[in-house]
Amino acid sequence: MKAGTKDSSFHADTLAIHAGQRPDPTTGAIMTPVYQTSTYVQDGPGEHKGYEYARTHNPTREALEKNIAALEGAKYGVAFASGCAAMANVMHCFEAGDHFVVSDDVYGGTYRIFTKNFAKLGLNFTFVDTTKLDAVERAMTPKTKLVWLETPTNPMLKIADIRRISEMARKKGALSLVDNTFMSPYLQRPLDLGADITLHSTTKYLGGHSDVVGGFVGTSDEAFFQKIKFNQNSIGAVPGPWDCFLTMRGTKTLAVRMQRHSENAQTIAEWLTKHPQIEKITYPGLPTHPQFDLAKSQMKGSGGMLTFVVKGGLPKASSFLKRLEIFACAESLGGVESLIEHPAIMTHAGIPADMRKQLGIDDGFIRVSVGIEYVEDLKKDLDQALKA
Ligand code: P1T
Repeated sequence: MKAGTKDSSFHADTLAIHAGQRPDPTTGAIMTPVYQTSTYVQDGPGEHKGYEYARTHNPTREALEKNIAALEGAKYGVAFASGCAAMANVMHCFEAGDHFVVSDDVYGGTYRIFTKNFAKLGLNFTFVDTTKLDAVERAMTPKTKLVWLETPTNPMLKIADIRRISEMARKKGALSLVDNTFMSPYLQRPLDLGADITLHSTTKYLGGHSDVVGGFVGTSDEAFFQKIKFNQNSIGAVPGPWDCFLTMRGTKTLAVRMQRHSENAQTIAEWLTKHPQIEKITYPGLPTHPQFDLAKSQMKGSGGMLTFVVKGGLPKASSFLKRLEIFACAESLGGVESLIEHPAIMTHAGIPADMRKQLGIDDGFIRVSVGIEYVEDLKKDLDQALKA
């Protein structure tokens, strides 16, 4: 894309490859250089080219920020060292006494940072089932400053109505945020649905290759952007230029990867529905999903995440996970390779046991990040491990 081109007029597939990126002005290199530098030489005091110190500005990071912001339809993008760093920087935009309504089934690390780090600074959190509009409304108080949605949730894949909840928050003078990690902007664009803020662990689908940790916040709200941009520099949890480069390398193939993740997961979900060793399967692309119609109305595809319960509890779940050959038993998700895990023991161990039980994160419960391998091989692998 030539300099001056209006990025936003192009389709997401094109934006993924080009938005925010220009040939290097010095050499014409097509790939954004990795500006591995901590500082920038000034011609004289204050006579610089817009870059003074790398915590504050880095051209590789700026290219990544523009790229993901374009994919999300956000005016502004701010990159962080991890998804958790992105969350912490959002929370530092608020103050003691402020109240937050949060999905009850969030990533274990999200629950941990709110209840262990920010609660002691005087921020108050109410966790509710955000599939229920009346529960969200009841949880809001005059002090509520933000409604934090994860949709689909991690790990139960519950889906919240972004349009209606954002509208409800706005009417009550609160902001709305969607952790869009499970969908990626290719499958869901929260700001188009009315949310004020979109957040990512770019470690997942945006990076896409399980080789980099990062976070992102996108918004078109000028006042919020000014606060979080200030925090990015002031707190300093910025990603290094190599990590920005790797993440951008990932976003270029986002469209084709997300299509294949969704196709593979749909095939596996339908096949597992009939498997004799499986008690319950949850996937937004199955008509049995409780929010199937809502999913269709706000998501462009169902994504690569699915969960199931194996018959036989923990002993069976454990032996099944050990026998798999292609699926790797590991935390994280969103990479090209298929990953599988046991949330109660692994990613969601930080959630109190009674809350886990209430949500359905129990002994036989398994979470799968379906990769982009040949789907028949994936089915074969699951089948042999389930039958063993
Ligand atoms: O790991 P990090 O980049 O800091 O991102 C945290 C995070 C934020 N939001 C969601 C929805 C997430 O799933 C995560 C990280 N999740 C895992 C590591 C996991 O296995 O679920």
